[in-house]
Amino acid sequence: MAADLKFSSQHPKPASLSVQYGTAGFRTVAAHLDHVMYRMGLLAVLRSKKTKSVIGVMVTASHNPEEDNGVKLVDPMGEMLAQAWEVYATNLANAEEQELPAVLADIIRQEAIEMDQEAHVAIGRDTRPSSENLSCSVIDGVIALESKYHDYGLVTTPQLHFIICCRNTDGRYGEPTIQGYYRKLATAFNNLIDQAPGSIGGCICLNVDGANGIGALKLKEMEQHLKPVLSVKLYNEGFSGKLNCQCGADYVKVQQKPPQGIDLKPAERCCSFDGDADRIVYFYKENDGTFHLLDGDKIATLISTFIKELLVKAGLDLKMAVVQTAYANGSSTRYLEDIMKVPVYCAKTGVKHLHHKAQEFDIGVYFEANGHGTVLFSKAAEEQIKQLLGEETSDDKRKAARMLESTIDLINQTVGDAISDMLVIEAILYLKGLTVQKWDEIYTDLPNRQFKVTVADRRVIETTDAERRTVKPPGLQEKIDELVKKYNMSRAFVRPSGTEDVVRVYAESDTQENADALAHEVSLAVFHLAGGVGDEPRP
Ligand code: G16
Repeated sequence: MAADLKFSSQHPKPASLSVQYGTAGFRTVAAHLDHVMYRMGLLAVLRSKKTKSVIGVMVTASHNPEEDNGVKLVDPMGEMLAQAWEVYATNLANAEEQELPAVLADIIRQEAIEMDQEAHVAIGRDTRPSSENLSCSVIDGVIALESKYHDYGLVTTPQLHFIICCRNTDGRYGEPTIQGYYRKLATAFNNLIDQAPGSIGGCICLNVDGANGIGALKLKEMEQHLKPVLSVKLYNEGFSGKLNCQCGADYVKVQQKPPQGIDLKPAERCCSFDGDADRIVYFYKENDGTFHLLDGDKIATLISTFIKELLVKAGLDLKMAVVQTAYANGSSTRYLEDIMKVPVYCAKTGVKHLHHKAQEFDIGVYFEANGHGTVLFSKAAEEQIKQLLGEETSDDKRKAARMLESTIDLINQTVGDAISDMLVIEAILYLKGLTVQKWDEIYTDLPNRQFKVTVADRRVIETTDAERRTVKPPGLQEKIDELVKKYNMSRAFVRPSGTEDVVRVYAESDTQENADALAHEVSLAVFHLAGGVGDEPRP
């Protein structure tokens, strides 16, 4: 390893700054990230040499405020970076300038990386003002290790994941370009829509809140490929508003209210993307103005019901399961287990955890309540569906198998994808002739509330049981248990965020008043037992 790494001194680490690899990579104020980006360029090269594959680097802070930025690394099949490498990422990001060559050499030694192996890195970025410069810093890191890169420029996070998977499967997953992404998804969507019974017609009208981010831009590009049956009206396109400010999937989910900038008419269906278009939630309002949210749990239920019905029609015996997190509404879990008879598993927050669990089944549906999720089809499942299509069989079975085949193509299996999920949902609603209200009526959510509490060091909170209980600081879990007992049908948990410098509090109960009161009391417990800073949480 060269003692002086090219460009390294141009990307100095601010003194005493330390960053931690979080739920989805590094994330903090953009001004603190230049050295991290350069070093993630270096790491991506090492990962590429190790896996002999193209590795992705996405510059984005997704749902965070516009002033933040971050980086997500994408592994060969489009998954998140292997967890074993997160510690290398943290070590590299926090190394002092003079230690950098030694830290790199250490990774090379531990992973037995052949340095003469070629490396390829694919880079993408969101629309934040800081993203272009930061992606140049990633490129400097790649060049410093004399490797090749392709800058895909402005893309959604799931588009970069898709491209990585296509490139590493020699095009078997699709054509590794943005146009290839549009063509694959649009063909599948159009084929699914064509399967609608003759009685169904008309146009689907959908209002989309683009969070003032990349999703709006890319959906507009894609529209021309889609059958005109889908009529999209875009809001918060990013021309004037700030990214994720009073809009976007995270705002709508956490605040449980519509985004600013949408003129919401009763019964009209709307959805919100987040800042890098890897999450989606739906919503509508009633005539009396009552707001209804259809989050990741409702999406998981709709999609798994649809797939299960097709499996029955096709006569295929494939094992399907749903993976959720602690944030899943209790009603959704009960509905899936008791009514649909689908096994449900709980994983820690973070796509990497859910994805991993979902891979254990023939068909693994995973969704976080915040709207991040997808469906994974095993090789065996895909082969059984293909085989059925090649056999002499009844028209009904063939039709169901065709619809399953199109569904597989429409779903971006590499990661949660707002555009792909939106098209899957719209196709299902169209095929079933369902309104958003009818979809919402499948089960009723328990009232719930989420709060954020600022503490001096959120690492003082440690959790267990897929984040449903705390083990530290002492006394906190006992206090939460005591508070939960005060309210009917209640549940609450707290966990340190891995993307923001806050502790997240979740509570659900029989009424909204009780959910709000419980969330407030739990927030106070966190504030007092975990070193809260600033003002006490208010009701
Ligand atoms: C990321 C992760 C999600 C996670 C979310 C919030 O989403 O990909 O899995 O749910 O952060 O994580 P935390 O509660 O730890 O802050 P995104 O869309 O922001 O990349």
